[in-house]
Amino acid sequence: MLRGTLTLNLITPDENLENDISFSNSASSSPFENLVRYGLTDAVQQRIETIIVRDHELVPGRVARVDGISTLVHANATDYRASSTFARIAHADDFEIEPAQPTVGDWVLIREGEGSNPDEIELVLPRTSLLIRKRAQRGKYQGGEQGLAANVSTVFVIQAATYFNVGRLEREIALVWGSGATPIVVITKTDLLEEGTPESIVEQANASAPGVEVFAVSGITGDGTNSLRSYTQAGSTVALIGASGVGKSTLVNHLMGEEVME
Ligand SMILES: Nc1nc2c(ncn2[C@@H]2O[C@H](COP(=O)(O)OP(=O)(O)OP(=O)(O)O)[C@@H](O)[C@H]2O)c(=O)[nH]1
Ligand SMILES: [Mg+2]
Repeated sequence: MLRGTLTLNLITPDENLENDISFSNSASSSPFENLVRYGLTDAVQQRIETIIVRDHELVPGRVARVDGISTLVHANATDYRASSTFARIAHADDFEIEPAQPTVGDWVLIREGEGSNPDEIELVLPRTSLLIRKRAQRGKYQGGEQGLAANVSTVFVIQAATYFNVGRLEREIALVWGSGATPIVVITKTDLLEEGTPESIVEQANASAPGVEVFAVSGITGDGTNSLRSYTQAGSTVALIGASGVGKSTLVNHLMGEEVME
């Protein structure tokens, strides 16, 4: 944990679609203090309270990483490396059992293992959004889907001003709309533009992404980045997607105001 902020870097194997997730920070103090830090919303807190009032042993937390069968969960007091063999969605109706594969951003309830038994993710809260990627092999769609990030409110779809790729932009925006999150287009590296202007690229982006807000920024000089801060308030979870090298990590570091990512 790095001074109240958390960023995650999820690397997906093909197409170099990389996702940086950041949970925003807040200074509030409560039994949920550290969960607020991970993007807790009132709605999630209420849902957790109705569950733990009936079962005090369950520990709430948010999934930060999934490594095979081991899931890293940030809870209020500590981190867990939990297994998720029996995880199911926490439907309001207890009798409905739907198996769930926890993914980054999920709110979960853990039951600590006794003796040599592992800590287990027992429940996964219903998701407000789920970013997925289609499983592809050698560029061919295989019919499967993999969760990338859950409960993301806004996704920054990043393109570099110096290498604007309309096709990719359109695909990624469609992916975000399909997830239930709201896409925002962010054009980075405006300081490197030698020909043309940031405005002309914003115009192109507007034309291919009607109804989506477009911002032009530089992660190095900080130009334009203040207009992104309204999306990174307490209780919001932001993910960044875009090709390798477009400046996702640089932008996150700038917005967080400290080196939280490599
Ligand atoms: N001049 C300039 N350089 C930038 C800007 N944003 C990123 N860079 C540079 O571009 C390179 C790649 O930036 P990263 O932030 O690592 O890109 P990324 O999207 O995180 O890349 P991956 O992690 O490989 O997906 C680095 O050398 C950055 O310093 C920018 O706004 N202006
Ligand atoms: Mg990066």
